[in-house]
Formats: sequence, C-alpha cells, structure tokens
Amino acid sequence: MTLDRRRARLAEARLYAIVDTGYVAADRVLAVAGELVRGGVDLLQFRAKNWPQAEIVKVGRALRALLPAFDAPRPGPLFILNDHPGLVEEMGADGVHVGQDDLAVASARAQAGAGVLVGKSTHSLAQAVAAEREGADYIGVGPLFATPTKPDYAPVGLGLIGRVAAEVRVPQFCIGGVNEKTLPEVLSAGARRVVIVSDLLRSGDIPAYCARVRAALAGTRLD
Ligand code: TZP
Ligand code: MG
Repeated sequence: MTLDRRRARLAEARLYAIVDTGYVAADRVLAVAGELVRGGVDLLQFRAKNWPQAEIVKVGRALRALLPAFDAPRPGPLFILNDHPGLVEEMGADGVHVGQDDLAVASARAQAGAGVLVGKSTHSLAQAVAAEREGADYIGVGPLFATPTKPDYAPVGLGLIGRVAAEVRVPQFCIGGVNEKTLPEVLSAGARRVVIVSDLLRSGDIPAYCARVRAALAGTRLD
C-alpha cells in the first residue's frame, strides 16, 4: 500500500477508535477489534502502554490478520500503532501515532518506512501548526474535556477546534472526552473527525454505537 493511497483513505476518515489495553483485557483485544470493524471505524489504533515489545508485535500481527484489507469488498480501517515506529513494518501497520514527548515525525517516518502514515498528538494551536510543518499526516487535537484516559492533561476546550481548523490543512481528529453525550457540542464547535476511546469501548453494543456516531458525523460536511 502506497503512502498516497493511505493518505487518500485518511482524507475521507471520520471516526477513529483506539483499542487501549487500559480498557481492554489482552484476551479481548481481537474480539473488540472485530466489533469495531463491524462498526465501520475508519482508523483503528492499537495502544498497549507498558506492554513488552514482543507482545505488542504478536498481538499486532494478529490484529493485522483480522482486519480486512483495503481492497476487500468491505475495506477495513487504517491500522495505526501507538508509539514504536520500529515495530510498524513487522506488524504490517498502516501508520504510527506519536505524542509530543515521543520521536519527531521525520524520525518516526524514517523508522517506520516510507509508505507509513505518521500521526501526532497536539494540545495547542502552536503544537498543531508545528506538527503539520513537521510533516504529520494527521493530528489529534485535545483533550477537549478532562478524561480518565489521559488524566495528566489539562483540557484544551472546544474553542481550539476552530482555531486549528483555520490554520491547519491535514486531517484533525478531536479527542478527549468525546462521547455520544458531548458529540453534538463537539460537532457544533466545528469538529469533523473524532476519536472516541473509553465510552465506545465500554458501550454494550460497539457496532451500534459506531453506527450512531458515524451517522452524526455524516451529517456534517468535510471541506
Ligand atoms: N489523547 C488525548 S485525550 C486521549 C488521548 C489518547 C484519550 C481520549 O480518551 P477518551 O476515553 O475518549 O476520553
Ligand atoms: Mg506516545
């Protein structure tokens, strides 16, 4: 898969889910990923903080095998690994996600390989602009609200969404405390793409939850 094809897919993406091992037990990772695929998420990130690398590779390869290919009749989500650009190739991931305290985008790309997407977390307008200049293929913007998934970060507030949209061209995924309850105000503030972690993972019916969120996102226009 070429970088151009991956970027084209990213340009259409609206709903980003994270299989976070802080919420999903190791023996549930594949089943939950399958539910997210059934829900039609556009990106699926595997986030296994504090796992040994060998374990991340093992489960990551199983995830890759489970996710439908891009050219399948119903294509699967882009598969993104959190951290560890050096493991991307052997897992066959489509991309890697780095934070402000991780590697620079260029270093992550050099380690992950030429065709791989690189996403970066940002928490301010300056960081968002800098991430695009650094060459990030997409950015995360947040946390919009206080969230137990990232407890050490101060919320950035909904006002940042519009300011980033005015300055940045790469896709922006709004994150942090996004859920079905907050989604209307997040969309009203200008968000067109979202990441939902805990509320989605805890929902009793992941495919149905995804369908409702996708319908709400589809009611807003991508520029
Ligand atoms: N980066 C900024 S907020 C966040 C990350 C990974 C966590 C979002 O999780 P939740 O549970 O959807 O608030
Ligand atoms: Mg990181």
